[in-house]
Amino acid sequence: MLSPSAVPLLLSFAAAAVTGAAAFLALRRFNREEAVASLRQGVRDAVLLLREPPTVLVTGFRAHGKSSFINTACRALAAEAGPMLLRAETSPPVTHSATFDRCVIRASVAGGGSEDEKEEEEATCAVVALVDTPALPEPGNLTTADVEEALSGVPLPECVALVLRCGGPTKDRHAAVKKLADVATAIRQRGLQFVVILTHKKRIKSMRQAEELRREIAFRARTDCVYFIENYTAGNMLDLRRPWATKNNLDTHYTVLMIVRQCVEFAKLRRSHSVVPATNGGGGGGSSTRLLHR
Ligand SMILES: Nc1nc2c(ncn2[C@@H]2O[C@H](COP(=O)(O)OP(=O)(O)OP(=O)(O)O)[C@@H](O)[C@H]2O)c(=O)[nH]1
Ligand SMILES: [Mg+2]
Repeated sequence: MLSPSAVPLLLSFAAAAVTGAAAFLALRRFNREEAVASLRQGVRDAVLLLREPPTVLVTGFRAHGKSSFINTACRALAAEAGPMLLRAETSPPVTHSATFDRCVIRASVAGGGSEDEKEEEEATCAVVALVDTPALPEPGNLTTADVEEALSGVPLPECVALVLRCGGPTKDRHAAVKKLADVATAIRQRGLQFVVILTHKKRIKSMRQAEELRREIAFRARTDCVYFIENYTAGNMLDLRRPWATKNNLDTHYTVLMIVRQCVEFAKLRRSHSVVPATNGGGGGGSSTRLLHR
């Protein structure tokens, strides 16, 4: 039986433990915020080294999260908080692509945050051009010509972000993943590098499932640049207590900045190559009418 004199002591221990845990969590959050800010500064420095903004084409199947990814990237790059600003139009899955036309969204990259850096930021504007595109045809109907058409047009991409949804019906996902090798080949044939972005990360139930999917995608697309992300979406804003504010998620921020950092590197690499492949589907010699493997 606990003596009454021991109760205040126990309460003090409990209070100390809670304060310690809170301090630890605050420190951990502070460190992660620092990591995000420093990654953003890294993206900004890399973009400023390129004279023209790097151009990243965002492509993929219908309603897999292309436009949402662009909105997420804009928020993280600009270091925005509070209301979610939508630069690219998104909509719940419908029978046709919600994005009708190719559209270039110029995402500004904010700096680290100190007063000196803010002044410098105003003087030098770092921008990444993100190209939102209408959806590729459904995997069963996709041809090389469709992929080449998506990759052509103005402005010419310097790197491709291939967006694929993790969640959704298993059959649809399998069909999309199976087509990945062909899409990746068509992108490479144009001399472009790419990253694969797996959206709806929260649908993945375990680390094991994530690893299996990552390995399959890496194998089919022959790339290590595979990222899982949970986009910021309009759905996240429907919190009735705070209708217009979206809470930033450090994991989402970190991932999207990593993706953009990688894309900037790919753009830089492409510019450093003196011979740019022809825009008429050259480079790999693939016929634009050849059907992709079904
Ligand atoms: N939970 C969750 N929902 C997402 C995510 N990404 C996109 N969505 C939702 O998926 C739906 C389609 O997203 P969009 O960004 O419009 O997809 P899209 O690929 O641009 O679609 P189209 O332009 O129609 O081809 C919307 O309802 C989004 O809110 C994500 O990572 N997680
Ligand atoms: Mg769209």
